[in-house]
Amino acid sequence: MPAPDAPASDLPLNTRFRLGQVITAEQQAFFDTHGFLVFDRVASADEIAMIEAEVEGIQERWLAEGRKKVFGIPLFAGVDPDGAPYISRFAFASMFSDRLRSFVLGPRFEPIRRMVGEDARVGHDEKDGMVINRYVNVPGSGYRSLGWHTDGLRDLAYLRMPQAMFNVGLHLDKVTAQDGGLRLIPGTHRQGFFKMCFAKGYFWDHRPDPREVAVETEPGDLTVHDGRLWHRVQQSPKTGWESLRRSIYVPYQTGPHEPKSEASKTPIYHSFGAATRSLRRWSKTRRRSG
Ligand SMILES: O=C(O)CCC(=O)C(=O)O
Ligand SMILES: [Fe+2]
Repeated sequence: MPAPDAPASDLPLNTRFRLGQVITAEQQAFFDTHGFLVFDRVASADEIAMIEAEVEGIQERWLAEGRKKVFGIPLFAGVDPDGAPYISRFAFASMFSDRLRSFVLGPRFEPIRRMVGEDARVGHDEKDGMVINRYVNVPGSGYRSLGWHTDGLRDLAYLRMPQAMFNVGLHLDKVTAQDGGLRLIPGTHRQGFFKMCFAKGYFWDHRPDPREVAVETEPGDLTVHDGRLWHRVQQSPKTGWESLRRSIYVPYQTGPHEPKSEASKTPIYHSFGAATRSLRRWSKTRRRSG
């Protein structure tokens, strides 16, 4: 939490920061004011290639197993632009790849971990674990866009104010505002409980907001956003492989270790997300045919 007398940042909202050995006072002030940070190309082209290969390997195994869920979390699956089976949302990926696991535990991410808390850890087997999103705009896609939400829904579902939680995302593709991608509303991490519950229709509402900022990324960029910030993913206007956007999110946790396993049940917020997605598809089909 920012100190009450913390200086507000007056840097432009599209500032791209450099990740060094510590989070600077300037970076911390920007994060406290706006609820997010973008770090310029934290992963190299070789590392991105390694990540791609690991993701392909996990997909191959999961498709062969006919897997529908990981530790209770449903996979989003559909087809790729060539019509082949394609997993669009992986959960707990670092539990299935030693290389992904050691990559995120590397020293360059230490300042991010310490920003969350001195005792923070990567939640490899907590929440949804390491999530890999691959949005693609083709008929039969498993994932094209994501409606407005905060990442604190799990806590809201238990009627408690969400614990401070940061979502740390690695972005694998070049995405400009015109390509769609991540949109967020700066400063909404400071809203109260009521606004966090009701300011927008969770996952249902995809409408642009006049206050929103488009996060543009280069391959290898790292973003950090406060879990209480309103954000969404805008669908790409392109189609086929040109529309591909990949983001990898790592939860950093504090507090008691709450591990999940193959025996874990599907959490209520995932059933809620699945229900709003089906309802949206259904209402779109009705509008088209009506
Ligand atoms: O793909 C992204 O950048 C955002 C994804 C997201 O907000 C989420 O999975 O909660
Ligand atoms: Fe999110």
